[in-house]
Amino acid sequence: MGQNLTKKIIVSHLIDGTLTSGQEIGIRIDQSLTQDATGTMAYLQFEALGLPRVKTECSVSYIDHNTLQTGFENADDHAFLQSAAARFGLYFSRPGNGICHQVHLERFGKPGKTLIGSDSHTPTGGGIGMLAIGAGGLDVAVAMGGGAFYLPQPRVLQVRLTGALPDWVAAKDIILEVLRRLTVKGGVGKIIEYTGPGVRTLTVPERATITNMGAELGATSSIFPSDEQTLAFLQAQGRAKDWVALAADEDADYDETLDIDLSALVPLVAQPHSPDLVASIQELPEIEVQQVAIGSCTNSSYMDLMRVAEILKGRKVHPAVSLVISPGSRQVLTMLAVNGALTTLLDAGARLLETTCGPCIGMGQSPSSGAITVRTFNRNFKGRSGTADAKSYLASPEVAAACALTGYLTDPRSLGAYPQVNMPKSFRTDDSMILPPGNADTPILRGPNIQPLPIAPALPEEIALPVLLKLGDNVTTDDIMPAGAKILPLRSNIPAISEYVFHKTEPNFAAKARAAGQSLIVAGQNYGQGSSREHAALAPMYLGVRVVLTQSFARIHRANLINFGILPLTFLHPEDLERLNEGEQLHFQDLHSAIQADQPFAVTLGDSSQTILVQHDLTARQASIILAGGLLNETKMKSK
Ligand code: MIC
Ligand code: SF4
Repeated sequence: MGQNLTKKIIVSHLIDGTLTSGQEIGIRIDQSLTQDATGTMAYLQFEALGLPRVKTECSVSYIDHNTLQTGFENADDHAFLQSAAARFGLYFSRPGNGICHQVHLERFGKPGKTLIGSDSHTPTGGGIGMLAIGAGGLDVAVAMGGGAFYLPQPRVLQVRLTGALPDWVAAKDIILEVLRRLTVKGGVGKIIEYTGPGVRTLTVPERATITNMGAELGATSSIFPSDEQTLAFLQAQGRAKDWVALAADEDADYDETLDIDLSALVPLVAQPHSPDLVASIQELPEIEVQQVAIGSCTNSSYMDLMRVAEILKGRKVHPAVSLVISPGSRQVLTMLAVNGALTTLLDAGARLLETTCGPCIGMGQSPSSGAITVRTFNRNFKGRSGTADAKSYLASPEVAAACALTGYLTDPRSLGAYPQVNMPKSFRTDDSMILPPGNADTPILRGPNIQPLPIAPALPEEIALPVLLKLGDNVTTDDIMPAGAKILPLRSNIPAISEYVFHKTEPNFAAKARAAGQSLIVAGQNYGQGSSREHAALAPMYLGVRVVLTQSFARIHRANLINFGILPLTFLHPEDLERLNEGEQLHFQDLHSAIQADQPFAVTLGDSSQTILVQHDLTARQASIILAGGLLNETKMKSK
């Protein structure tokens, strides 16, 4: 049996463990990226690890999330990040240069390399044949310092593409179809590899839309081969020398296979409030739309926006619709400006935003009360837009443009001839807003928004914890630690941001947690899906949450809980969730030996003699981190 592409890259980067053991593996990381909303923590942690300079081949710090400067906080963070990048040896992509994943694909990504990023959509790099994985900031800090990145042994799921996309059907529809079939937890523990003759019909920006939104499947990563399309993209970026041909062996082995005939796909949308609530537009009623937002790391490439411009050419946006467009990068925006497409968009009535995440993370442009918003983004969780009762539909740029014109949910096939947009022979490549690494003695600028990192206490041998909150399935990290224009500026200040933990679910959570001192959260399946924000672990830890007990976890969040000393447990019998109620006490005894033993253990309910069985599934490495009270504590103990 031959090797699949995922295994080839893993084998060439394996520095701990083996691919046959079924155990956790550690891989060497070639490149890293951070963005500003997670980056401040990552560099504070890098600093706490005591390392002078990054050891990766290339590390980049991007500013793209917290760009509304309504107070000093975000600007302070930008100054901190710029000085930290210079000092620690990173490239710094200035505010206005674009969304991290888009810019990384354009200017830094290289087929066959490993990339780790403190953002869950880092797998965008899989569109160019990288093994690109999202992680918490602390894992990124360790990898920047030359340490291995640990991941559970992945299963490799092949998605075999045949045929070619019909007119008006887009790459977004491919990933929505995968989401429809697999759901938001269908990719957990898996790397998704795209194969088959349909692959060569897709350009790199189209592939990147698919690998980007693979994050919504809970997948560890998604990857395409590196072929003629990859070469054409890199050549057009003036980076042909970065190209290598890469593909799975002809007779490669996969753990699972999914077949998709591209020719049979139709325009799809993900309905509120989950990316897997997928329906074809045809089967939905004519729903009125108040806002259309085009952009985000999923769909803001030059090709995407050129297609939108072609659709809007000579037409006007419906008077009831606010159309907002945020191009993915300065490269995209300046190319639209030079070729006149920007004028076409503005003439049609589009509102132009900065080349940042913007409305995708609720950083401005929140829709009106109860509005329907159609977005080319990747997440439509309730409240994420900043308006609690708004409803977000996720769709392709084609669908979004059609809705902007008609004012209702529209099948774009009704618009007539499909505009052809070709990949440019050369992109505009002006890297002047990417600052090269500076001197190791650059002073780090720390405004009052940058507060020291809280450190978890070590786990005691015996502990009684009240159930502070009981939740259902698919709780997102947006639920745990909401974002938006008001809360995001507090990302560098854990005491301040912790006031907002579970704010939308239980507004008194922070006060209740403080009153309890130490506590526990229980939930259903896929707890912590979505964003990689380690604040969803760090802030609960600061509030005294010591254990999270669920039916299952999403990968990045579970790793973040461990890194910050919160014990992630699962029920041995998932139905035991029903036996627990808010306010109930759980007694943990002989915790240290239970953690070392790697076997299910009993926890006593209240003051009764009733018990439930729980398990931790921690590797020896993770057990040692938990016992130390988190990775920073453990690293410090080891270096003593
Ligand atoms: C997101 O899309 O939710 C974010 C904002 O990019 C997050 C990172 C963060 O919370 O800062 C992500 O996807 O990891
Ligand atoms: Fe930014 Fe949205 Fe992409 Fe997250 S998903 S990186 S907020 S554009």
